[in-house]
Amino acid sequence: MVPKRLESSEVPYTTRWLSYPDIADKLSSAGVPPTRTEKPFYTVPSIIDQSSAKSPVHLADSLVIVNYLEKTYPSRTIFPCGSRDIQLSYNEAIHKHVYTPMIPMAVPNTVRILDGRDLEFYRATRKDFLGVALEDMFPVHKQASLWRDLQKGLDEISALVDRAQGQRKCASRWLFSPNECPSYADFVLGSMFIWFKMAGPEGGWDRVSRWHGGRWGRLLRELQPYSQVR
Ligand SMILES: N[C@@H](CCC(=O)N[C@@H](CS)C(=O)NCC(=O)O)C(=O)O
Repeated sequence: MVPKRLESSEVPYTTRWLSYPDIADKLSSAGVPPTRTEKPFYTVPSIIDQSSAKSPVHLADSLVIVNYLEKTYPSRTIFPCGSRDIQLSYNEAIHKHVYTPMIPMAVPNTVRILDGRDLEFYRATRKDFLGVALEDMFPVHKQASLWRDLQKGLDEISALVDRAQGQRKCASRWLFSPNECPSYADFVLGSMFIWFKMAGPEGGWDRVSRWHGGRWGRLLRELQPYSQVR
């Protein structure tokens, strides 16, 4: 979501990708603050803004970064029509009803897309960080109930989208945006779906993308033009 907000700010930027085991060293030596109070302390995304007339700005945590970009580069906001508060309330609902049930499904399956040092670091750090071993998160006997939790969560979000769309004065193709550009909550939900598509259980995204009349699959297709990262 941060790259999307950067694109819309029209400020030149470059992206550096970090491997899991390098995140802490690289960010701490660059002067980026930690986002967690226990190990692993450092997270991406983070930004260093060197364009400010004063000293460079170092930030981590996606919402902190978005708030900074909104304030510093207010053109083409992702909180359109003064919708910041409502977008943040959608964000909370999305975290509660989508991110939370996705965690036990995607975290253990992430090992499928990692290799080498990343895989080694990931396996070594998750149990202490999450308090549950990877193999105990999505075992066969829990899968049906975890799928049901995710479906129920998306029932809630689908109802929320219906209400949001019902309150709009103008038609918009986006789930949460009242105008022609996607908004913060569209990007938050889209980012979660991209995570689930890449790191979720095999074939999982095919299933989710068709739920609720295919509106989740449509969201990712509509966000495609906004997904390039420089
Ligand atoms: N609250 C943070 C969470 C970011 C986060 O969890 N990032 C993950 C990658 S998507 C990370 O850097 N993980 C490093 C680790 O767990 O070792 C945000 O919104 O930016």
